[in-house]
This record gives sequence, C-alpha cells and structure tokens, in this order.
Amino acid sequence: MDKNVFKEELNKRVSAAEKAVKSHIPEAGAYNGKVAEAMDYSVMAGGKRLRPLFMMESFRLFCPFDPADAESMPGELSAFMSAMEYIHTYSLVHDDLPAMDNDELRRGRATTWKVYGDGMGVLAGDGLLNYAYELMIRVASSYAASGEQELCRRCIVAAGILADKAGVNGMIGGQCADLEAEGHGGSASEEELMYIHEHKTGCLIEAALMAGGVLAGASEKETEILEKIGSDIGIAFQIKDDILDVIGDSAKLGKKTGSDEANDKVTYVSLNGLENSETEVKRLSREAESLMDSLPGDKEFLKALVDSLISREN
Ligand code: GRG
Repeated sequence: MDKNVFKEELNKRVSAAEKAVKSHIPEAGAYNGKVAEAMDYSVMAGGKRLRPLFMMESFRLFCPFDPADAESMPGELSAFMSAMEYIHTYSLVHDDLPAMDNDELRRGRATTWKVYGDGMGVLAGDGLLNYAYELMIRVASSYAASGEQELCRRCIVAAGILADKAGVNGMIGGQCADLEAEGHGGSASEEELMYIHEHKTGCLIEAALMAGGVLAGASEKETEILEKIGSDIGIAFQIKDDILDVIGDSAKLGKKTGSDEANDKVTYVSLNGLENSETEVKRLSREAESLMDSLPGDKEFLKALVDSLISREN
C-alpha cells in the first residue's frame, strides 16, 4: 500500500476508534467525580489505539463496513473496541504506579498517579477494567433481551476471550513473571522472556484480533489463526519496544528511554543484540502477514499496519 494512502486510511480508522472510545466513557456523578475524571484523563491521553484498530480490521475481514462512516460501525463492535482500550489503559495506569514501574511520563504527559495520587491511580485502573466488563455484558444482555441469540452468543464468547487474555493466564500472568524476574536482578532465561512477551504484550493483541473476528462470525479455526497472528504481532511489538528503549527518541515515544539498561533488565535486545532483534521483528511480522492469507476479506490495510509497526518510532 502506498505510504500516503496508508496514512489517510490509518487516520480514518484512528478517528473512528477515538470516537468509539470517547463515546463510552462513564459520566461523573456527584461523589465519584474524581475517579471518573482520572479514568477520562487516562483514556483520553492519546495513544496509538492499536488494539481497537486490530479489532476493527479483524471484524472487517469477515463483515466489511466503511471505516470512514461512523454510522456504519456496528454498536457491539464500538463497545468492544472501547472495552479493549480501557483494559489496555488500565494496564498502563497500574504499570506506572510507584508499586510497579514508578513512571511519571506516559503518552507524553504526566502519569495518572502523578496527577491524581497513588490511591486514585489504583482506582482509575480498577474502574477502567471493571467498566470494560460492564460495557461488554450490557451489549450481550441487550441482545439477549431482544432475542438476537446469535449476536448475544458472539458477545459472550468475545467477552470471555478478553477476560481470559487479560487475566492470570494472560497479561496479568506475563506481568507477574516480569515482576518476578525483576526480583532476581532482571535475570530471565530466553524461555521466561518469551513467556513474558507473549503474555504481557501478546495476549491483548491476540484478544483484539480474536474478538473482532468472533463478533463478525469467524469460525473456531479462523479464530485460532487470528490468535497466532496476534501472538506473532505481539512478540514483534514487544521486541520493537525493547529496541526503542535503547535507540528510540523519548520525545517521540512520550516516555523515558534507557530504563531496561538502567534496571539491568534482560530483554530480547540484551540477549540477542540490536541487529538480530530487528531481524526477528521483521520475520515475525512477515509470518503474521502470510498467515492472514488463509483468512477471507481484504487484508491490505491490516498488512500495511503490521508493516508500519516494524519501523515505528513510538
Ligand atoms: C499492570 C496487570 C498489569 C499489566 C501491565 C501492559 C503492561 C502490563 C505494562 C506496560 C508496560 C509495557 C512495556 C507493556 C508492554 C506492552 C506495551 C508495549 C504497551 C504499550 O502499548 P502501546 O505502545 O501504547 O500500544 P499506547 O500508549 O500507544 O496505547
């Protein structure tokens, strides 16, 4: 895909994702105003909206609609894309807390705890995670109430995927292994490191692609292929993240660099070097793109998106 066409297509999709994510944020009430504000601050800080984009593109493979026309986005997809971004944002908010990474800068601005305090940082993350499930269950319940059983079933399966991939056998498991590795001076074997990457980073990307497919009626076999594509993209994404921590520009990244080395942390880059890491990012991305060929629909934008991540600067 031509670079300019890709940029134009990406902008359309990012605005659709922004619109969806913004439209579902809970309103502040009389006494819960602070936590609602901290949730809004965290979500609306920007970010690439990659996971909702992956979910939307995966949905469009099986059930195409015009991403530039906000009205044509199915309501359940809009709610699930938002839930996906809220879960991702909660993980960043909690990861930045003093009890975890103690980071003060995220998405180019002060982290949530830095603005609202530690306690509110914990609550904002909890609120986002919980609200994600509220949203997904609300959509499934409304289909149940209107007797649209197949759509209700798809929502329940997709919500189950998000819950599983975000949980103890998914992202939280990966974060646990990461914290434990830090506990023994950052040392981790290559096997442990791959577990951390696949779970901490890969699982939410897998969930985005799988849930998008499931909501649009993908079969079990197709959903398994989406999972493998997500795993390849997720590992490549994390290796690139580690590369950017060494050679990236903190102004472009919107967060500080050099933290892995400062913390003596084992990463794919520290084990294999920069050049091999770049090669692995490309290999995994190509593998993901060729797996897409076994799925229906128009994969051109999805492939271009994966390509763009190989050379991303933030
Ligand atoms: C606290 C349960 C819990 C989990 C934390 C996601 C995570 C696990 C930690 C954040 C730190 C980190 C380096 C995670 C790896 C995944 C990753 C690179 C997240 C950043 O994703 P982007 O680049 O962020 O898509 P934006 O800001 O663009 O949304």
